[in-house]
Amino acid sequence: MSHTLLQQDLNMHAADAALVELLAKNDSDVAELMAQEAVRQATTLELIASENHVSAPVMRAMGSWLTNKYAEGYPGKRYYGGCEFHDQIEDIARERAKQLFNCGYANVQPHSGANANVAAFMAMCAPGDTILSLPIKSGGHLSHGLKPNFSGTFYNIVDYDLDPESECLDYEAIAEKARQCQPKMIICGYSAYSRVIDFARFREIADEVGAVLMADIAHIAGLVAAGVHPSPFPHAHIVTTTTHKTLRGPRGGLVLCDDQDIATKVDRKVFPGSQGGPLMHIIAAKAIAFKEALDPSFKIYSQQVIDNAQALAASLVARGYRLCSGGTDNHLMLVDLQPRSASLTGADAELWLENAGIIVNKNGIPNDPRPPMVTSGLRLGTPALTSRGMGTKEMETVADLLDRVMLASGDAELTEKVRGEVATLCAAFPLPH
Ligand code: DSN
Repeated sequence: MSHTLLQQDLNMHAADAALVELLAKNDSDVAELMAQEAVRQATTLELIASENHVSAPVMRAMGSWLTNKYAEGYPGKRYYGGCEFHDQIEDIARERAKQLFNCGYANVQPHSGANANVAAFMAMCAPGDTILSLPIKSGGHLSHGLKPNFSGTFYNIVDYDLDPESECLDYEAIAEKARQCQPKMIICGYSAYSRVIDFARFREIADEVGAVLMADIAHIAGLVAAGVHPSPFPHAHIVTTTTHKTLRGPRGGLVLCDDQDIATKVDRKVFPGSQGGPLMHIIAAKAIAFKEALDPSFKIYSQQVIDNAQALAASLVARGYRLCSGGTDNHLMLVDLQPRSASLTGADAELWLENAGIIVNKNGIPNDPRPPMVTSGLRLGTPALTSRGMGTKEMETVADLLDRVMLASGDAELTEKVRGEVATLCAAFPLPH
């Protein structure tokens, strides 16, 4: 695939096209697959709630010469020479993260959100301690206590659950569970929960039982940074996040807090506790993304993410789908497919939609009668489509496309027709760079 084709037809950044061209000369196998992935991203509708499209500066920093350096330790206290500029970059990233989330401390080294959670668990708990969290089947995250994960292996996990009627957090029930199990730590923050989290109420519960409150804001970090979702500060003792979802930065993690003692523990548990050398190219990209998120335009983007989610949600409800919890306050929604078609599964919908150029993930709904690899639901999110410049008008079109594909049960003619409509829509909203 030629780089001019990628640039002209896909609006690909010249540097990305040049990379493919360079690679094509010495590794055509990988170059061809990377080019195909560029085409896939440019010509499909990305509705996975945890994905986004980064800016060209963030993209470039990730693929830069900063990857060549070992910088174990922290600014001013490294185990390697030659870290002068890396110290300054990491300091900038830390300062911008603090400013963005209005807190006193940031560790920007975690390689991922799961790694940030390893450090947070190690900083706040000892192996065997009781941790109260929402299980993955109800919208939590695997690193919050799933048995095969480190969290479920080394800690005593007690579950709380959503209210079965409202499918929302039931703070009274969580408080009662906390009184019964006397946890060392309570976790709030989720992967598939579409409602506002009352961090102040969680802190009251934690205080009543003498527990630490941990907020994992991986999904909503961008909304929090933009001020369109309440902040976990000053309520949570420790906050973890990824940097690549609504925050629209490089793939990575972050730990935040206000308390100096906790900060000292977190630094030790990230390095040397659970990681070696930091990924300095990613830390530079984080710094760049944080600056973008501090710009007033990011608030406009984040509000549009929510407006788009609400528009998509309303359009789906109008077509007979049910939204878990009845709607959305953030960037995502959990769609119960059963009211539209009793035989429709999340797995079938995911496959048929992908064939039509619409990328989603199947997701269990609360008390889903079907197994996790089948499910009765889809999780849909609007951060990536909003980054392409789509608005509420396009969400009505997207709902129509989704519905037609799902009702046609994979019909080849309909799939081909929708694929064409998706391509036209994508061409009108090229990927940002
Ligand atoms: N796997 C991510 C998600 O899709 O929500 C969470 O880490």
